[in-house]
Amino acid sequence: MHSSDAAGSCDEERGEFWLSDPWKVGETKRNLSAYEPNQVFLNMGALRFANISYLTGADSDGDGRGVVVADVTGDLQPDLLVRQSGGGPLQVFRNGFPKTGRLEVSLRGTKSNALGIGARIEAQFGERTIVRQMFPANNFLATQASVIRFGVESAKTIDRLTVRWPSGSVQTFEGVPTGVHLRITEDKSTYDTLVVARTP
Ligand SMILES: [Ca+2]
Repeated sequence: MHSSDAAGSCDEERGEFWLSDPWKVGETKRNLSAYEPNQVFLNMGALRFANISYLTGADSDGDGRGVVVADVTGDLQPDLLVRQSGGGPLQVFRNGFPKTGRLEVSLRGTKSNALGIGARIEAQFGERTIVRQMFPANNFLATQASVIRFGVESAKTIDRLTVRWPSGSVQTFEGVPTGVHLRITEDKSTYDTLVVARTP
C-alpha cells in the first residue's frame, strides 16, 4: 500500500482526518469512523426495524469492525462479540433481552462440503416460515461458527424443517423440538441433538 494525499479538506470538528499512511492509524490513536456509534436494530416484523442501540449498551463509538453472533452463555440466546479496529479489548455483549424460543442447527455434509456452507434451511411453524442460508463469513474480518439460528417465539415444535444441500439433496424432518441444537447429517434419516438449552 502506498501513501496518498487527501482528496479534499477535512472538517476536524466533525472528527474527520486524513492520514497519508493508513498503517499508522493505531499509532496515532485516531478513529476511522469519526466516532459514529455502533447500532443495533430490532426486527419488528413486516420489514420494520427499531433502532434500540441506546438500550443495548452496544452503541460504543469505537471503531467497530468485526461482529459475530455467538452463544457464550449456553442458553441458545444469541450474544454478540465485537472487535474494534486499532486495539482495545474484545467486547462481549451478553443477551439480556427476555428469552424467546430458539433452535440451532449445524450441518455435516457427506456429498456436499463438510459444514454445509451454502445449504438453505427452512423452518415452518404455525403460519410462519423462516429461511436461512449457511453462510458464516458474514462481515468484514469476522467469521462466526457454522450454525443456523432460528428465533421461534413460543413454538415448542417446528412443524417441518427442510434442508436443501449444495449437492441437491433435500431432507425434511417433521415435529422437530425447539430449545435444542440439532446436527443434521446429509442423507441421514435422523438428526442428532447436541445441546438442550438451559432453563433460566
Ligand atoms: Ca446466550
